[in-house]
Amino acid sequence: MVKLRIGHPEDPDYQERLEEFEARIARGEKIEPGDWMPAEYRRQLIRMISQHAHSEVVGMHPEGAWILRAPSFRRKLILLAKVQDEAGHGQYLYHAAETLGVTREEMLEALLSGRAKYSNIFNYPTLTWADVGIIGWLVDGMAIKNQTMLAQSSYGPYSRAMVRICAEETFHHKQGKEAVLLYAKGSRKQRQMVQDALNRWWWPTLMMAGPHDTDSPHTPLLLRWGIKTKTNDQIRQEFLNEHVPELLDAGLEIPDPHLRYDEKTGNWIHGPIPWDEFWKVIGGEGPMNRHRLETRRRVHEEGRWVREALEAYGRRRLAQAAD
Ligand code: FAQ
Repeated sequence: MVKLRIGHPEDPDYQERLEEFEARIARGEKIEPGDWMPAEYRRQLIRMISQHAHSEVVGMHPEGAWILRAPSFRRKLILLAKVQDEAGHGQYLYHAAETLGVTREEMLEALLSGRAKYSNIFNYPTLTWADVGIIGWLVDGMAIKNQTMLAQSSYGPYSRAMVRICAEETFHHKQGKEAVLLYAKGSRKQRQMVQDALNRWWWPTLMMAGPHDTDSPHTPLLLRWGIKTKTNDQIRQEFLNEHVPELLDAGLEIPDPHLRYDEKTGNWIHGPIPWDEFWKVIGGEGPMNRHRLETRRRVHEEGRWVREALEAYGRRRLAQAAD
């Protein structure tokens, strides 16, 4: 573990070091684990990266529920690979957070006790196979917009994890789009299924980008320190501008009566987002929050023997190496 160099506002050299730190960020340099950093920079990164890791891990559940029910062998293989990728993304992200001196056990305890947040989007049920397609196209579509921005993040380990994750998410996005377009051109029943899935996932997906900039307490500092390089509303706008025309071309109806195209700016403008629902869901009161946490606690217990076996194996290898 690299020794951390954390600055606090009461330190005598804090101001001087903060100026150097901010100048490095302004020059586009990456901050690496052993570099001096303000305590608040570290705290914000641990908050964001661990929430992100938890989202990847909890995010395996809604789609994982369809692995045994995939409509063909090809779809099953694709879905298995996707869900496995999400587990890998969780691993990269927990590792990135560990470089800031927080342990895996602390992060998992925060998730399993219900203290930690994870993305609102994974607290909704996947009722039909069409939901799996919509998650791939839209949820991964929003995730890619956000993560391409985070690949520019000032913190080296986070930004590098994002580069790799985005490459894999691009495949997730493509397979989701392919699955949705197939159903959108399919039988009346398939078209209804995919429209119903879009109706249920549309608003939660727009909420994924986070509250409007005017209601986002963390954005100003995250932008100042280059942790985020775009605001929540900018990411949401990029998502809309790419996906609205494609969904309409597919013959799908977007469940927003106020949605309109603004000729002047070239932007698609959405109607009011049901933010009450968002705050409820991220406060633990969404349709699937309890179920998701119960499942995570159960699988954590069921996996205990694997962790113990790995630890025992590691100890034996160390002992053998020391002989
Ligand atoms: N869900 O001041 P802001 C994926 C919270 S990965 C839950 O705007 P910030 C891959 C926020 O934490 C999806 N909570 O916060 C996949 C804060 O609460 P706190 C996850 C949310 O940090 C696909 C409060 O509201 N991606 O999908 C959400 O500036 C398919 C105030 O918010 C990431 O985590 C939300 N959507 O901006 C896997 C990316 N939004 O902490 C499987 C990394 C906000 O003070 C299948 N994170 N909150 O208690 C970020 O980019 C940012 O943290 C934002 C929020 C943009 C999520």
